[in-house]
Amino acid sequence: MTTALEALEHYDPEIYELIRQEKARQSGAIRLIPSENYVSRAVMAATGSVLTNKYAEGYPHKRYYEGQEVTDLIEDLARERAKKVFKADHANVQPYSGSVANLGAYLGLAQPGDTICGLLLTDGGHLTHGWKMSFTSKTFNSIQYRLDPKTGRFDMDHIRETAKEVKPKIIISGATAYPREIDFKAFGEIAKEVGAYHVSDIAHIAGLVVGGVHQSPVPFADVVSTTTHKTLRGPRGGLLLCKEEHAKNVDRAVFPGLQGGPHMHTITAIAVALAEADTPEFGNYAQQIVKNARAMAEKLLELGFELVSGGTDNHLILIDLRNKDIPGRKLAKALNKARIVSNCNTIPDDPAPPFNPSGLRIGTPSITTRGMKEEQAKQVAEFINKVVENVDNEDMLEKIGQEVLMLCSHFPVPDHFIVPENQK
Ligand code: DSN
Repeated sequence: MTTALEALEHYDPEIYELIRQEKARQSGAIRLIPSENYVSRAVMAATGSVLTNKYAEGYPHKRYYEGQEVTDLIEDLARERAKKVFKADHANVQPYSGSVANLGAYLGLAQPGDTICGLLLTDGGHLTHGWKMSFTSKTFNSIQYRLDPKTGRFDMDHIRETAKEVKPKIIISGATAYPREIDFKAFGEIAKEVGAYHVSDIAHIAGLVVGGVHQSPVPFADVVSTTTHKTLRGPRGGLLLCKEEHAKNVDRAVFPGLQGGPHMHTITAIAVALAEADTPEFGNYAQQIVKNARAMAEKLLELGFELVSGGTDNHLILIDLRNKDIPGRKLAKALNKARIVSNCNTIPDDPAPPFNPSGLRIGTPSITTRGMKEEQAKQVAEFINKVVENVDNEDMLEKIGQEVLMLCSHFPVPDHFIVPENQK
């Protein structure tokens, strides 16, 4: 019997070859984009399964089409696993992505035109936290709060003052480029003080929350939103968790409010990823992500780099490159030539424009999945420093790339396949 990939090679050699090239790129590079990861073979198999063939509008046991004997069981399992690992009352596993999940959260709690209050994109928030170009600011009245530019951290007094002044219907906690632990309890208290709902977007740190190395927002938020493919290490998708009192409205906001048929192959793979996350091995993985980020941050500081907030508590480091006099985009491109993949990023109160910002965002979820530890994290910091010192020297970048390739060869992308004890 031919495998799925062999069939693809036969029927579409052009796409097969491009997939082969992307696989080689992913294994022959140190991937530091903090929102990326490598999924297990089990998650990959579920994503590429026959569940892609099925329409399932509605929710389990209340569907619009027939033939849901299996899909209902799968979605029930995914929801139960999500509720278990996040200790939540209710889970909705249908959002196609984090953006749709966020909009589902807002529309489940508020009406178009209501005021929402989230972190400014250029200070580390997400587009869908109310950025001026996003549908979230076109649908809602968006007032954005800032980080403290001196500390690079949330300033809870400023957030409280802003909330008291604008009286939002929803306060959003969460970020995409924030290297410190977020005090969700404090956000919950401010929301209560001003009579707002609290929506927490944990897309970046969901795996750290499940692994017990970051405070969970579940007890302090009305709705928690996440993607499933970052530190949580599942397929690309979205997930909403909420208190029972909001379950009906959140479900209605997702379907039929925003979406049609759920992507059942993704939901199947989310169920697999959640079973993997519900293991002691995953807790160790989450701990190691943070240890690796700390080790990398310490080495970078030693090498004279300036880090926003002075370090990290989570999976992510934001380098302020102004003392190195290299624009973020230029460095990200030079690093890519040396097989180190990152992204340029704004820093809080960045004087430079978002398309060519002053920062570089890096993170450790992917290298940790490859089995790298603190020693390799420090080595990666040294590679970054070498690239900075040779940013215009193509021969040196090529040479550093060969050293990176050597390190990668010692840490092959694993076909990790975690089977929970109770399912062996
Ligand atoms: N694009 C994601 C990130 O890289 O953080 C956020 O959606």
